[in-house]
Amino acid sequence: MADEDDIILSELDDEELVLQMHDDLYDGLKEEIEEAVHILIDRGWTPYDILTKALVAGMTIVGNDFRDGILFVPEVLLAANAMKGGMAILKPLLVETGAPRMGKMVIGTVKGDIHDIGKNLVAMMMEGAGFEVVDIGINNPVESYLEALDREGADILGMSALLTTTMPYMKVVIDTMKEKGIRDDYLVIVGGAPLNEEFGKAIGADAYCRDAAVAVETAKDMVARKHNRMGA
Ligand code: B1M
Repeated sequence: MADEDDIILSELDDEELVLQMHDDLYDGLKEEIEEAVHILIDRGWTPYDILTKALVAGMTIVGNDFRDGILFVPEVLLAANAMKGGMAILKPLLVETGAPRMGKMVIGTVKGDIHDIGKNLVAMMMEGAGFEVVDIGINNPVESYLEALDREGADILGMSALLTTTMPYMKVVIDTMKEKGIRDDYLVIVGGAPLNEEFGKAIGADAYCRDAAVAVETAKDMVARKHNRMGA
């Protein structure tokens, strides 16, 4: 009987390999994920396609089973670790576009929230598009955001939240910026699975971004409009 150990990843065709990656991500098999990412790169896949079709799609399956009580935190942590292994290989490829510097963004996950995969993805894609990114990590109180914005002379603030209980904290950050009279010094973009357009508007963000690709497009657009306004 063939078992998992007998599968030779390089012998699978692209479709089989991507399905196998979904399984391996589910099982938290970091080394297998890393090997498969290398194989797809060698086969000419774009880093973006590997990210979205293999890694993010696999993580969605993990997310659904986590929601339904089939997987638990330890398994999901292993899956996240495997995903990060794959992302680490893709990062330099996404970043090496040599695009001109577009602006500087401080990005972090809000207080009470330790989810960082989506945030890391946004950071990587923004770097790939020519933005300078300062990632301040997870569980950020308002003070950390404000201190980093000031220290770094950033143009953009990016906040991520994955929990319905932590997303309201984004409003705390924006309200504090208003109180200090610095809100309009920055473009504020927000994202994360439980958010939506309406929420982004309600808390006073400049934009809600559905995914990392939208974040890049939105940031590019907003920076270009800001430059035009300043040039006018
Ligand atoms: Co968490 N978790 N988790 N978890 N976890 C969710 C978010 C959940 C939806 C699972 C579920 O029930 N289906 C659920 C939240 C329910 C809710 O609030 N409505 C949940 C829960 C309940 C919890 C705990 C409370 C579980 C517990 O302890 N009982 C706990 C909370 C811990 C805390 O933060 N205080 C917890 C813990 C964990 C782990 C530690 C095990 C692990 C995180 C590991 C890590 O990140 N290093 C984890 C994971 C992995 C998930 C799921 C399965 C996957 C999240 C993920 O990485 N997705 C998640 C289920 C799900 O989302 N389907 C879940 C892949 C990633 C690429 O997508 O982060 O959505 P995402 O990012 C997207 C977009 O949202 C967007 O772009 C990315 C794609 O391009 N985006 C932005 C994100 N940030 C952006 C910022 C932007 C723009 C776009 O601009 C700045």
